[in-house]
Amino acid sequence: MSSTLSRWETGSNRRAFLRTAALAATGTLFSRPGFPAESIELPFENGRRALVKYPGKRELILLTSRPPQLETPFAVFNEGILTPNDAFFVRYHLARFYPEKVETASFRLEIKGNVKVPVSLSLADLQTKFEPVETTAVLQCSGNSRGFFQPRVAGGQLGNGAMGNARWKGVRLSQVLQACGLGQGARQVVFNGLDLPVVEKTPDFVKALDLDQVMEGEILLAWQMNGEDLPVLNGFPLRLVVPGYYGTYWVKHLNEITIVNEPFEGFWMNPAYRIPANECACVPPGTAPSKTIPIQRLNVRSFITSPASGSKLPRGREIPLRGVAFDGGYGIEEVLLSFNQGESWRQARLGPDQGRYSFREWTAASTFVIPGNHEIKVRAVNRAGHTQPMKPLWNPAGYMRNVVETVNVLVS
Ligand SMILES: Nc1nc2c(c(=O)[nH]1)N[C@H]1C(S)=C(S)[C@@H](COP(=O)(O)O)O[C@H]1N2
Ligand SMILES: [Mo]
Repeated sequence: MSSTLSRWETGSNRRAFLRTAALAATGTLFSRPGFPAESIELPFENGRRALVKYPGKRELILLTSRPPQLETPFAVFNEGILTPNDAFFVRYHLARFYPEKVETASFRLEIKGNVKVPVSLSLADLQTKFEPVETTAVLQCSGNSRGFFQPRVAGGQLGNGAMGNARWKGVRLSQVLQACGLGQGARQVVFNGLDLPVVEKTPDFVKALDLDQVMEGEILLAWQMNGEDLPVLNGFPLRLVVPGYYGTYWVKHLNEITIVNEPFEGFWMNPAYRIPANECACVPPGTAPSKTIPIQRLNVRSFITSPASGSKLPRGREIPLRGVAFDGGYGIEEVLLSFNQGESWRQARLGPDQGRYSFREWTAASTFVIPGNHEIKVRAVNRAGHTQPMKPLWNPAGYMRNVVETVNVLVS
């Protein structure tokens, strides 16, 4: 086994070893067919999913086991504004992935390419030589909610649980790069992590961002999430945090940064993770875009987390309503609710502002007087005036879904 994991150091770091042991144990469990028995139904065709428990995680929705792709059960988003580490979703592209033996003491982040001095930084270097900063930010997969697309599109058929909000702690990538000194003509920053493909011809998961964006200073090299070490499955010991940008850029197990002078065009930048090059990032359903660009910032979304869809509610009693809204960094201006198919809207109350990249909580109350089925719709507006469409926008990869969400309740 260790020969297939040549890039991972073996070592005696106790905590790393314990993580290793736990992961190995689960690996065998999940290769056994017929396990487990518990399941959940996502509200679209072929939406039945197993609930499984991975190391450091509570029961999550299993999309694939090789590589691990786990979705957060939607009810978790009603627990609070931060998504607990053990409930945070997991997404990998490559199945030869487990950082089974990351020894924190020998872990190094290499910075090379067009820099004055190539450097090799330990975790201790990062933690002591630069100023630590914390940011609360939403990590959302480009394909979150893909399972709802009509017509259906290829790719992981996700419900709404491929997102989460956490408090990330790390150092500014811009500071670290400044310390290295950038060479003339540097244009992009390329990121690679420890995970590898199973077969040689699968391209390694490598992503790139423009240097200008990196130097704005919001991107972090992070080792903590919600006050704890990153869970193994969320990128231990170090990951990129790119506030406001889709999850694809948030490279996990980050160990290699390369400064380049030309736009990097590896498989995961082109043709993967591209959207139609137009205002809505959409095309008529079933058609292909003529021009594409790399996916970028999150568009604005909002959800009702309570009541859950399908709830039975008592008539004539005040019902508390609650949910979250977020966008790619403008911040949420208002959240609106409709009880009449979008004919009229009323404002929800916004919870405390945790920063423009965080989930923003909203609350409201409503008394339903008429028995029967009711639809509650939610729509957010950000500070740039962007809002959500009443009809879903479509693109071939099933990215960036942000239609106005509806919860159905039965009043009696
Ligand atoms: N090393 C590595 N980093 C990665 C990926 C990956 O496959 N390998 N997937 C990316 C994608 S598409 C997403 S949505 C996020 C998911 O982060 P999470 O698993 O911590 O939720 O990780 C990103 N970083
Ligand atoms: Mo993703």
